[in-house]
Order: sequence, then structure tokens, then C-alpha cells
Amino acid sequence: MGSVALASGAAWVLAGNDTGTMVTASPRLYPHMWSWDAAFIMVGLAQLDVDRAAREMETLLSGQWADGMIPHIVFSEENGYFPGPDRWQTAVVCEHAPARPHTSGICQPPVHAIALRKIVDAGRRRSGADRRRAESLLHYSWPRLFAWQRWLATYRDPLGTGLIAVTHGWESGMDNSPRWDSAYAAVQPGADLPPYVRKDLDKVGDEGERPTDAEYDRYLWLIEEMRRVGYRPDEVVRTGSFLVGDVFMTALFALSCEVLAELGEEGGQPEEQIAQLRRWAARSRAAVLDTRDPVTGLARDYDVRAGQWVSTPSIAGFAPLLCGGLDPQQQAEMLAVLEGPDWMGHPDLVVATPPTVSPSSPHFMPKQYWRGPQWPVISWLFSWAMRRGGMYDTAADIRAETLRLVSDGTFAEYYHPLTGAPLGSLSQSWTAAVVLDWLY
Ligand code: 9YW
Repeated sequence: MGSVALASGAAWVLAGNDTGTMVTASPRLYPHMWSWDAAFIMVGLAQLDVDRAAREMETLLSGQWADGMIPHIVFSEENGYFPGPDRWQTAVVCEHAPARPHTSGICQPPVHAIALRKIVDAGRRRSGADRRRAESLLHYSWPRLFAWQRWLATYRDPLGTGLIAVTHGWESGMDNSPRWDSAYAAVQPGADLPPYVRKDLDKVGDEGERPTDAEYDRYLWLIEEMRRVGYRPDEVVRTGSFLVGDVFMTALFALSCEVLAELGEEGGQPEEQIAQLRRWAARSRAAVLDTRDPVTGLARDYDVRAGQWVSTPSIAGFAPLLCGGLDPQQQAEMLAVLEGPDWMGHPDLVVATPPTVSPSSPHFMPKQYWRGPQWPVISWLFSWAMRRGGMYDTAADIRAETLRLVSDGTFAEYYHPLTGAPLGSLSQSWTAAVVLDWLY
């Protein structure tokens, strides 16, 4: 499919998934708004319609909790997804959760400042009306996104080092990555886990592309623990069975603090808050660099409950390339590993983009969600951050290769790295959105 057809296909996917106030993550599998999906969707919408992109941000922020957390799901009126509002019961047990819209009780990676950057830039390039809309969105969203970054800095830095922790694998956005296997192995679902019925398996034909039932029991048990402590963020961190310093999330936190600080300067926001963002960014950037494995040089997660590093290699190992901070020599070395034969340069890959797990790794499962497939949205994120960090050649290569991968026009959630076959949900909004950004 050529670029024009691909761009119109992508716009058509976003329009098809648009309920009017939210573009759902996908048509059937995920009929709600996911926090980090929404940010990437805004990046795509910004190219088509600044006002529609701004409304997407407003919908997301209508679900923000009073303490600043942006929840990982803002629910639509659909009930085709489990766990839905009845299972989470956030507004029933937690005073910070809004009564409406219904929301989940955990978060996802903070990439929203990137979306705001894109909307503001698109607005400034366009007509007076678009420019005014973008500037007023900046004015409205900036304090709210500041409160979100502050929530992470306040509640999710259990070691006090700037390494941002997740309390559920879902918070990382990489649900069943082998990064979380050891931490999940220590989660013992209680005998009193209320029964449940999964809905995802009806919608994805091949169960081998989705997490297993044993994984789902643990996902649901962690939610049950949180519900029982009323989703109080300090209690969840103090008592939950799962607490892992997430190096990928931390890099995105640092990156977003910087981007938000820049937007704050342009928008005349309070100097003290801008300075605070820069301090958080510097601390978390240093925390990311401190996680590097002395042997492989790759960044690692830290299991706070077990008190140990998680050395399972995954795409998260390249987190320093997202937030910066490496010296030129170290950066060149890390890029060489990423582009080398274990990762993007693996001879069996159909396209040279980062797989979520190296095909050389014993953990590699080419169809299994976050255990090997290539995710166009992750490629976009690396490409965007690399351009910002001056790594122009790799950024351009990842863009070109991902466009080759998605030229089948299915806009799949993820792709089989050894065959290029589309996997998971088709017409996935964030895949369409990042393609649009690249083609405009
Ligand atoms: C689920 C919506 C979400 C993404 C996550 C991805 C998946 C939801 O879909 O999780 O129920 O499995 O792992 O990153 O936000 O696209």
C-alpha cells in the first residue's frame, strides 16, 4: 500500500474507532480509552484535526483523579471488556476517583506531555482558530499534567532515587513482558479471589497471542489487593504483592518532565514548577543510568519486594535512549547493540525495528504479545525520542522500516517479527495514529 492509501486508511481507522468523545483503543478488543494509547492517538489526531485532538486530551483529563493520577482506563459506556467498572469499583472505595467517567485504579506510562507538545505544534502551524485552540489547551492541561507528574514523583519513588515503580504489570503497558515473570511468580492469588470470566479470548482468535489464565489470576489478584485498601496510593505501595522499579516508565517520566518544562516556559507557567520538573527529570535520568547491567550495559528493572535486579533482557533495556544522559561513547555503544544482530539487525527479522524481546533470547516467543512481537507504537516512541536526542539516522531507519511493516494496511496491534504477520487486534488506534504522524 502506498503512502497516500496508508494515510487515508489510518485516518479511517481513527474515525471508525471514534465514539465522539473518545477514540477507543481498538474496535472490539479494547472499547475504552487507555491512558497511554490516548496520548499516541492525540499525536495522530493532531495531524488531522487540532480541535479533535484537544478534545481527546480533555476526555482523558476528565478521568483524572483528585490526587493527580491519570488512570489507565477511562471507560466508555460499552461493557465488552473485563475487568470493567464493576470489578474495579474505584469510585465506591476511593474518594479521589471521579464518580463519572468510570475509571480503573492503576496508571500507565506518562507520555501525555509528548501529546500536548504535538498538539501545540500542530496548532501553531495552522490557522488562527487552531492556534487559539491549542494555546487554550496548553493553558488548561499544563497544571493537570504537572499534577500527574507530581503524583508519580510523590507516590511511586519508593527507594527515593527517582526510579519510578509500578504496582501491576499493566501499569508498565507491557503486560506480560518476561520483565515481570519473576515478580509475578511471587504473587500468590488468594483463595478468596472473586470469580471472573475473561472477555479478551472471544475477540482474539488465537489464544497463543494473549496472556494465559494463570497470568490473568495474578493480574486480578493485584487489583483485588488494591481495592481492599481503597486504592490509597501509599497503602498500595506499602502492602501490594508487586512493586517493581520500571526503568522504561522511569525514562518516559524523565522525558515527559523535560517536555512539560519546555511547554511551561512557552506558556508562562510558574517558574518554581518548571524548575521542579527539571529536578525530577535529572533525578530519574540518573536513576535510569544507574540501573545498567555491568556486563551487558542494558538498563534493568529493580524488584523492590524481592530486593533484586531483574536482568531479563527486553526492549526496556534501551530506556537510556529515550531519556538521554549517556555520554557520546556510551550512547554509540548502546545504539550499536540495538542495531546489532541480537536486536534490530537480527538476520531473521522481516523488518529492522526493535522486537520486544530479542530473537536470540530463550524468552523469545514471536506471537506472544510483549514477549517478542514488534509493536509499531514502541518503534514510534523510540524514533521520536531518538530524533529529539540527535540520533537522526537510527530514528529515520526505524520510521522507514516500521512503515514497511505496516504497509499491509491492517494497522495491527503488534506484528510477528519473523513473518511480518499482523497479530492481536486489527485496526488498533495507536498503530494508525503513529503512522499518520509519520506520513504527515
Ligand atoms: C489488556 C490498549 C492496551 C495497551 C497496553 C496493552 C494492552 C490491555 O492493550 O493491555 O487488557 O491486555 O498491553 O499497553 O495500553 O491498547
